[in-house]
Amino acid sequence: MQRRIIHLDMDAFYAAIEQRDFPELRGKPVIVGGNSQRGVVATASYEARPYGVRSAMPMMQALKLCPQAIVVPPRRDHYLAVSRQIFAILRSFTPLIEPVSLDEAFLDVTASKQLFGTARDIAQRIKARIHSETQLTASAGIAANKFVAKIASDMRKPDGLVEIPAQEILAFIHPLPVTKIWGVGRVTAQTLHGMGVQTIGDLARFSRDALVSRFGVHGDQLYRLSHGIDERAVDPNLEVKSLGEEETFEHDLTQDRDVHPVLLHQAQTVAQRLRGRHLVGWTITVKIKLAERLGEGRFRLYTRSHTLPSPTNDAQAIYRAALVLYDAVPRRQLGVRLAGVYASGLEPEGKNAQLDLFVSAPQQTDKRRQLGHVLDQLASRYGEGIVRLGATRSMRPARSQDPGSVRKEDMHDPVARDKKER
Ligand code: DCP
Ligand code: MG
Repeated sequence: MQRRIIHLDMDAFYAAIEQRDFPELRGKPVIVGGNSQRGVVATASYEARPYGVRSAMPMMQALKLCPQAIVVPPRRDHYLAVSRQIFAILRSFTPLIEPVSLDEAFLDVTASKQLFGTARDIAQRIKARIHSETQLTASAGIAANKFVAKIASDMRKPDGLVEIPAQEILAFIHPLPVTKIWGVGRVTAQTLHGMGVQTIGDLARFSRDALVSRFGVHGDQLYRLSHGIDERAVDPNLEVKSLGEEETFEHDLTQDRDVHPVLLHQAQTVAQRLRGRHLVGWTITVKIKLAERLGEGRFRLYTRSHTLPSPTNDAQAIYRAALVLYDAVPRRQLGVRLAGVYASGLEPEGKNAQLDLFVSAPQQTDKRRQLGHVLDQLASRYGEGIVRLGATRSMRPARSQDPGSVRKEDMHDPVARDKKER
C-alpha cells in the first residue's frame, strides 16, 4: 500500500518564538544567535531573510547584510519547552513520529485515515492546532516517502502545505538542485558537478552501475533518490542519535588549561541534557577545530571518540573521557578555535535495570572511586574552585556560544559531519 508521510517543520522556529513573546520584535528582522566577534546565526526571522541572512552564518557577516537586524541571544530551554508542546500535539494524531530536531518531525499517517481523514486533512488540523495552542506557524510536506515529503515542506514556507501526488514525484524533484538530496554535501556535490550533474534530473540519467562504481554504496542511494524512491520507514525510535555541545571561541585558545574547563562545562551540559531526556550514552566524542586554515574558510578539524564500558549520563564520566580524547589531539598549541563534547550510542536510562540490580553495588563503589580521582586531579590542576559546581562558568574564558550547533547536535553523528568538513 502506498504510504502517506507528513514532514512538519516550524517556521523560523527560534525567531518566531522570540517575536511571539516580545511583540516589539514582530514584523522586524530578528536574528537569534551569539552577538560577538565569532557569534553564529542560529536562525533569522523571515523579515531578515531577504537580506541573505541564514542559519550558521557568522553573526558579523549577517549584520553586514542586515545592519538594522535585532540580535537576540538564544533561550534554548524555552525553545525545548515549546518543542515539547508541539510534539504533544503531533502525538495526539499518531504514535508513528520520528523527531528530526526540536522543530521538525516525520509522521507516518498511512493508517490514520479512518480516524482523522486524508493526510492533507491531518496536516491541516495539525497546523491549526499548533497555531491555536502556540501562536506559531508550521509548514508541512506530504508525499509517499520521507525524501519527497521533506523537500515539499520547504517549498512554501512559511505556513505552507504542499502535497505531492505519487505520479508527480519525478516532475517535482527533477528540476531541483542535486544538493537537495540528503547526503550530498560539498564534496559529493563537487564530484557531481564535475560529471555535469546540476539537478536531480541530471543525476537520474546515470545508470545504477555507473553511480555505484563512482560512489560505492552511496551510489545506490543516489540512484534510488534521483528516481524518487525512498523506502526508509518513519522510525519513532530514532529520536536522538547524538547529543552535544560545541563552542567557537572569541579568541583561539593556545593553552590546555583554558580548554579543559570548557570541556568540563560542556560535559556537564551534555550530562544534564541526557538526564533531562532520560537517556544514557555509550560513546563520547570530542571535536576540536584548530586555528589552522585549510583555505576556503575551513579549518583543521579533529574528532576523537571513545566507547565506555557502560553507558552514562554522568558529567564526571563524560568529562574524564573527554579529557583523555582531547589530550590525544595533536598540535593543539596552534590554537583551538572550537571545542565540543558529544554523547552518542544513546539509549533509554535504566534499559538494563535488571542487570544493574546485580552489578550496582560494586559499580557504584567503582564510580565513586573514579569520581574522587577525577576531582583530585582537577583540584590539583586548577585549584579547588573548579570542582565546585557552578564554579566552571566563572572560570570559562571569554567566548561565544556557537548556536550553529544547537540543531545539528540532536540529529547528526558528529563524526560523519566532520568527515564532510575536513
Ligand atoms: N538552528 C541552529 N543552527 C542551525 C540551524 C538551525 O541553531 N545551523 C536552530 C534554529 C532554528 C531551529 O534550529 O530556529 C530550526 O531549524 P530550521 O532549519 O528548521 O530553521 P527555522 O525553523 O529557523 O527556519 P525555517 O522556517 O527555514 O524552517
Ligand atoms: Mg524550521
